[in-house]
Amino acid sequence: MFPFSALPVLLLWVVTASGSGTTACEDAQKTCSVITCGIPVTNGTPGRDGRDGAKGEKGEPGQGPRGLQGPPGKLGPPGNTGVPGPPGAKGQKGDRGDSSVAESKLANLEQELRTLKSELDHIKKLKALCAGLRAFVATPKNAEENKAIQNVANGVAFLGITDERTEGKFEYVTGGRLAYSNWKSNEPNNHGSGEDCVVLLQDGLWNDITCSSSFTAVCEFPA
Ligand code: MFB
Ligand code: CA
Repeated sequence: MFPFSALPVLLLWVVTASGSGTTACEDAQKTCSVITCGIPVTNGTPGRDGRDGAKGEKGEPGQGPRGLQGPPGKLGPPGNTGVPGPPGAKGQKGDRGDSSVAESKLANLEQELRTLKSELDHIKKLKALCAGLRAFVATPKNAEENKAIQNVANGVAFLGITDERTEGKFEYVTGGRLAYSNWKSNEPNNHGSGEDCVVLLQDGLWNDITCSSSFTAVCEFPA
């Protein structure tokens, strides 16, 4: 009896040795899948498909009729902004604007101009009045001079002081900024449509008034 573990090898040997022995070979094939006996066998079952081969070279264009046009492609990305177009046609003439506001403002400005001109003329007349006497409109530079002018005027009188050039900045009509003032309380207030001249009141206090007002003027002669 052969040892069982040697059977497959032995079997191989046995079959090979008796090569022409068909029965033994057929029996052997039933139990052994790797033996070729040199006798005709039927084809085995087809093997599995192999893996795809490498991509082939591009073929020559086909000979048959050209294929139908395919469907439109996907929408492409937006194009760049185009260059500005030519200027448009001139628009129609606009409606006539509401000129009432502009007309009202113009009227106010014209009135203010007339007032300023009048005040300037008055200052010029005052200056001319004293200039004709080789003097200038009195301007107190201290309390003592203020008192002296008050006694001469004996009532309300113009002083040679104005803020005609820059509103709120009172100067001597002969030039230069004020060195002394004696304003009444709450004055100067540029009351109403504007007050650019200054009067010495009965009590010696000052008030700004419109230059077109009518008051006496005190001329001061150089010392
Ligand atoms: C105002 C004065 C103004 C006029 C007005 C009649 O004072 O600032 O210059 O004299 O009175 C309330
Ligand atoms: Ca005033």
